[in-house]
Amino acid sequence: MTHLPHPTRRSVLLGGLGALGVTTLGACARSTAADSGIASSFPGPSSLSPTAGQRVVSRTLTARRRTVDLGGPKVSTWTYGNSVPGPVLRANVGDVLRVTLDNRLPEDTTIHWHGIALRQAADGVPGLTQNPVAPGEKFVYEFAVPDPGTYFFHPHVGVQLDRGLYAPLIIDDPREPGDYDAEWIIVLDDWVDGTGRTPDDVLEELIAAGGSGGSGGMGGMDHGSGDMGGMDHGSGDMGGMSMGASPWGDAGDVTYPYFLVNGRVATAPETFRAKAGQRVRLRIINAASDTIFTVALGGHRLRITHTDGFPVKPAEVDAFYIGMGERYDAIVTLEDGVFPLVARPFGKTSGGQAVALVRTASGRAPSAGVNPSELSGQVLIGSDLQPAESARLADRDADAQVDLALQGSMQPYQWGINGAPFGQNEALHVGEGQRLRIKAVNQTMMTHPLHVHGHTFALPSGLRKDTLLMAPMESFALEVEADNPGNWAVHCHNAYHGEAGMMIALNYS
Ligand SMILES: [Cu+2]
Repeated sequence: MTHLPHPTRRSVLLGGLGALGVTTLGACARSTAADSGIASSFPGPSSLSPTAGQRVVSRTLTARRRTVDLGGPKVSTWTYGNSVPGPVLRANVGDVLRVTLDNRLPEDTTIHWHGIALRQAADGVPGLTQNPVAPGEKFVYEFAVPDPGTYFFHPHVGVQLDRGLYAPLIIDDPREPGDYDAEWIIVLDDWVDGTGRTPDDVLEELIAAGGSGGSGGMGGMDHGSGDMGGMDHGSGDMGGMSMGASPWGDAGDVTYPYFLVNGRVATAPETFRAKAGQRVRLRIINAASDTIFTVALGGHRLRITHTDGFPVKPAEVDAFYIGMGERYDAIVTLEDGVFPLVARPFGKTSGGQAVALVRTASGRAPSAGVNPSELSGQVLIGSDLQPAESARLADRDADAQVDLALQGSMQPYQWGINGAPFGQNEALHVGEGQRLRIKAVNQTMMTHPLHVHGHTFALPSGLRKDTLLMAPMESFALEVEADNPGNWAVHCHNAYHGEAGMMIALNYS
């Protein structure tokens, strides 16, 4: 049995379907490219006509190669503009964003506006919403932003997310009181690009390490056996498969040399300054590709106020988990001194941790390896949050239902949804105006952050999320108001899993 040869989304989109290893899919359902939702061409970008009084925020983002200083290590990578993260993009709710992507990379790219319920023509998924933007070409993303909150943007091509191509997108609500003295944006990342390996190399390594063994099915229960050479498997943090204190089991597979806050390694951290007693809003974004973090601010408890843009009933915690693609906002009242903000990679034993400093007084800075006690205190699992009343979907019964099974394994390195990788699996369908229930189940032995484009779904508690950590064998019924017609991606936000095929289309019919 042969393993999937480089099951890249790009090869799917470029018409390489015939090259995909359908022989490895066993008895799983197969479908044609048309069924999977992939199209081969799209009209060019259409312009939006702003309504009277609607503000237009115009920017140009140049995607380019750049050498970036991470605070010691200098890496050749791909960036938006000159820095990692790229420039913060900020607008008010209701504004129109008009962003010109100028692609000066050597490869096709796109921009996906993660978490925004935008019109689908601007969603940035090649094959579902647009043609890829070729090197030397430009593409104009024009869309209104309907919901305030903390978002970010990144490419939706290959594993480009694991380069330096990401930046915060903050949507302000002018009517929100903003009961805080300062606001800090904290972007977390796992970093490998330019350290002797690129993300494309990493994907090749993962596929090679997966070998050609295994059952070849998409059942995904054959994970975890064999020699995983050089890969982290969470053994540091997990006690077997026990839930509770270590809920995520196998959370990531890539060994990273660095973990970053705002593009800085822990030995040269960014320092946030304020006065003791001030209230600060933290906007924390996990832009990593393969790393769940546990986040804490030494000497403080955090009051979690939002996740994935939407308000929650405030929850006081010592620390919280944040999966790839998730965002959390927290309010903290600052103590007097120098404090480490630590994002510790879950289940990874090398590469250290991501650190920033919060300084309200002079004093010695903690070391890069600082271990605030809050990390081992009460650690919030985001899906346990309760929604703010204003964030609830209208009370209504679901009138359509689909099953969504996350499947696959490390050996062989195959990931898919509903029996096959993207390109071979059958798109989910919903009618405009329906309340859709997605019965999502993780049938693998890894944790996956499930991300739905163009919508913010509700958990059974009513909590609104667009990215949900699903532990091994965990299931959730997610409800979606089907009010944003188009063809949308639903996928794992582990960049390597998504690229290997853990994605499915959700199409309005
Ligand atoms: Cu995954």
